[in-house]
Amino acid sequence: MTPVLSKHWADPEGWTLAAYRRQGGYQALPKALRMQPDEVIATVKDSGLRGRGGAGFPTGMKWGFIPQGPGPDGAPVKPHYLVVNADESEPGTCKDIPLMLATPHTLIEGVIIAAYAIRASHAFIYVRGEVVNVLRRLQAAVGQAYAAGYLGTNIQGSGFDLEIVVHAGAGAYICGEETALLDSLEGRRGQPRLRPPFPAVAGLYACPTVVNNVESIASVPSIIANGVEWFRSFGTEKSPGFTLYSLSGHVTRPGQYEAPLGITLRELLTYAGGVRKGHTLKFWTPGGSSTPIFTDEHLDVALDYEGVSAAGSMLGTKALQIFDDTTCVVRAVLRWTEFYAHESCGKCTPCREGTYWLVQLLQRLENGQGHETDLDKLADIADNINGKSFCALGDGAASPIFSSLKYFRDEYAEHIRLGACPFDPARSTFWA
Ligand code: L3W
Ligand code: SF4
Repeated sequence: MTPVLSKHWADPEGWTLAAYRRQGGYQALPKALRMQPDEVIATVKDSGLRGRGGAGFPTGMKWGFIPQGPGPDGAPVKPHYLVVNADESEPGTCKDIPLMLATPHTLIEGVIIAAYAIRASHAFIYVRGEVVNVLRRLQAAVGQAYAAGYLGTNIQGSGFDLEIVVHAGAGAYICGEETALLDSLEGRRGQPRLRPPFPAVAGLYACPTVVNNVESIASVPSIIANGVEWFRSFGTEKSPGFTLYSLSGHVTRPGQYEAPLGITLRELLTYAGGVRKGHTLKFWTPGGSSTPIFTDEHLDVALDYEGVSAAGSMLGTKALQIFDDTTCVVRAVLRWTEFYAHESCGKCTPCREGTYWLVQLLQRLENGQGHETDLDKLADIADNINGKSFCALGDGAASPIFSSLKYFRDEYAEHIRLGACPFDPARSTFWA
């Protein structure tokens, strides 16, 4: 295990400014402020830090996209913004919320450094609206940072000014998609925008904007404080560093496990006490429900961006949902699909209509009323969503369908043959 971000999570006072300072916090900030903004960007680029929100896009490269200096025609530069995506809602993902609860100043220090690097004087933290306790804690911590002179004007005598706004979302999963988040932040209904232009070119209020995940930004102070070599001493060459893996479901000790990128589920399970007693692993998600499922054949896949992709899935948010041999895969996929149908924003037809029809078919199959042709129909509808929808939510909805049919087609067929769910406790346990 590699506790860096989670090192002080057990400290009940760890969220306070005093505790954060005692633990060495706010020491990276003066160091960063003594550097040129471009040097900070170069350091983050060299560290190889990749976005922790799901896509793994290089963080320093994203910062480097923000145009600096006057435009080609000498036009004045538009304001730049930093937006932190704290709208954590991907099923199984539970890392940003505990981080903000336990050590919000790690995020705030990261925000100040990132805003300095891209020369933004306003930063927004867009927090999922349902987590009122997190909102309150973050607001309290931002207040402490203002009072201590870490925010506001002329921070630490550097001449750099920064205001942070903590904004509560209203509970829509789609607002975790960066452009829907920006629309929501501007006061509109949160729906994805066409990309390009990417937010780095035209983001909040049509100005150049960096949108980063909480964990990405919270990783920055440790990189500035300890250096690129230190960060690169964890993980792999292409996926350097440590990260927070969320383990949930049928494990003995569910929770967040911080470890280098490239660790395997087999190793993580040793920390989490293994699959619950008396049962065996059946399937799991490497990065939340939007990433194709894996089975017990994938226990030794390296959990980094390259390893998971090569094995046919995505590292995503590193949300490992573990399902043991008592789980009906059709029921699990139905539950995820109901979520996507509910959260589909309705902007594009393949996702809006397709997720509805997937739910109808899966319900019929799970209830034992499916037909032989339903499995091809399922795959056909998923195929009409995947790659044909306006944003990644559609692809995410198709993932569990394709991957469950790939590994567990027999289990779907068994529902049709039996005319019931084989996992119904009232029936014989076909899979025992
Ligand atoms: C400038 C270019 N910027 C890409 C930026 C882009 C974005 C980042 C990654 O989706 C995935 C999704 C979910 N010029 C650029 C550029 N960028 N090209 O790079 O972009 P992209 O499109 O690869 O991904 P995304 O839209 O950020 C994220 C998956 O993550 N996911 C979902 C997670 C959910 C949460 C949550 O609950 N909060 O994180 C899980 O797997 O399906 O595939 O910033 O602007 N040429
Ligand atoms: Fe909205 Fe779904 Fe289309 Fe995304 S894919 S724009 S969530 S309807």
